[in-house]
Amino acid sequence: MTQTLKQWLATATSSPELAWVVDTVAGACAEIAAVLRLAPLAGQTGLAGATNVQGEAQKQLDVISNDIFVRHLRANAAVSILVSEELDEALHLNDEGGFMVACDPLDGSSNLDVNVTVGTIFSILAVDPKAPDLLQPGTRQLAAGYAAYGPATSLVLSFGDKVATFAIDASGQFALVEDGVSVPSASAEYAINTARARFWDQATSAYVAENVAGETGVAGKRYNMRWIGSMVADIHRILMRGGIFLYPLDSETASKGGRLRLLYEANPMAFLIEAAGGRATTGPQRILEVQPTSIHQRVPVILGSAEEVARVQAHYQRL
Ligand code: FBP
Repeated sequence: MTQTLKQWLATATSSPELAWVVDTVAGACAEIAAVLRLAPLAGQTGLAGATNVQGEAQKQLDVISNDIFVRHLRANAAVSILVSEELDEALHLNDEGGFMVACDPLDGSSNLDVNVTVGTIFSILAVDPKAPDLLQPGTRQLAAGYAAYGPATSLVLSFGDKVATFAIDASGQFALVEDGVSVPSASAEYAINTARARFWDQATSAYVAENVAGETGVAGKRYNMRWIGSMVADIHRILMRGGIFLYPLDSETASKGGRLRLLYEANPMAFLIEAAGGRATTGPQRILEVQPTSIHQRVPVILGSAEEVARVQAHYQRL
């Protein structure tokens, strides 16, 4: 018999409060999935007319998804703080709650008008509600995951020991698909925005050049390149069948620290990938050990199959 998310949560963590927070996040994702399905007919795929703290134009669905998250989490007394890509400041929700949620409510939203998979990314940490520490390294995450809104709505979840995947069933509830997903250690697929090649550092250029050389170069095998431009969709593919995702530090993003955000993009994805047996690095440093200095901090992100990430790390060590 298929296990529901609630049934799975009852055994996957010894903390009923943490299970409650995860279940609340999943409820928000299920509602976002339902809104996305009808968005083209509801005329909701366009711009909202505002910019977020990152200076990016918000889509209507960015704002709607963020509002859904706020409403669901506010109704959960265990959550005291929400950090969201769409909110300039951390939002205080409940006085006594011992948990903080960091999220990108709708990642990859530039893909919405072309009906390509987008997602929600989330990270859950413990906080003292009276003096919340918002800047904890990723090693302190208690749980993390994402929802991928594609042909099926998938929820991918980890408490750090293993990774489980769920899909929305006919009744709108998440049901277990696979418990114990592992990312293959070797792969011949890489994901990077090659239009940025002129900005890359030496390590990235050398790694990609080896892949392009395929069986005629030191990698000794032919590679394929895949770049969806929606992090959740790229990472979901890598988790399921292996590969590597790179958004490295380059000369254009260097002044900002990178492109992707540490608290609600890099950390949760690194937590999942490591729990599935892969690796996640900035190049020189394990992502999960980066000490955050601000809630919207950006970092370089290189993660996926252990052998591929190790090859990139070796290039960084040679610099
Ligand atoms: P948003 O959170 O602003 O959507 O940006 C994140 C993202 O869309 C990732 O999902 C994706 O991997 C990356 O940006 C694509 O960046 P680029 O457009 O530079 O290829």
